[in-house]
Amino acid sequence: MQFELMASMMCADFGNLEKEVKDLEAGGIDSFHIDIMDGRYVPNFAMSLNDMKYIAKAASVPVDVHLMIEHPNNRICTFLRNLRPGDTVYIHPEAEYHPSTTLQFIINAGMIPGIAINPGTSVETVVEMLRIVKKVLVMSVNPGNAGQMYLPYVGKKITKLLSLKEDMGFEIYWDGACSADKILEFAPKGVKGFVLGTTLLFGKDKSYGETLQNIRELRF
Ligand code: S6P
Ligand code: MG
Repeated sequence: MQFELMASMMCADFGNLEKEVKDLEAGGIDSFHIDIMDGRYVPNFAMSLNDMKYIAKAASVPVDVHLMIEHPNNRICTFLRNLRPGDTVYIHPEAEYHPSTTLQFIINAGMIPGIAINPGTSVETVVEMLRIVKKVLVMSVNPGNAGQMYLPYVGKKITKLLSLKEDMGFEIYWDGACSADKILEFAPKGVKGFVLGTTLLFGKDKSYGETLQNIRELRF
């Protein structure tokens, strides 16, 4: 079964960041998920512009930038000019007055436009944007931290999005507390990719290559 695996780089060892990037690539990661936070939209500062620049430069696979910042439109060009065509940029629609304007900037720069949907945000409130974006990142934990518990009510929202994705032309990605049982349940239903953090990939006694291979060999 074909699905994408992304590494949540806020969980990586920042003392060895280049080695982390190389080891994850050698292990077969599909892209690097970069959680940018401003301490206002979410109560944390995980990664920022320079972290993104460093990883984007060190990596040969695409990066996946998850902007958890207020009014991303004010600063979007600063991020876009440091990315490559084919990289993805997700914004949170609640963080912007005119999210479709921000998404258009992302499209015009040649990046893949996405929205991230918080656990408490309904599909109905973002439905118009589903025709603009190519990717929808469903948060199954509240944004701001790694290592949180899965919020089970998010499953119903994924079911709703799965019923809309063909007609509206987007793919669904999973972010938060991603475990093997979630991949087993949701990959066959059509969820296209999974962000891996402390639950499944980082801080384990297996190499990244072993862990990623085990996930790819899950029996569906
Ligand atoms: C949360 C962030 C996520 C986390 C990811 C970590 O604000 O957007 O990308 O980094 O959830 O994974 P885990 O398995 O520790 O929840
Ligand atoms: Mg994220």
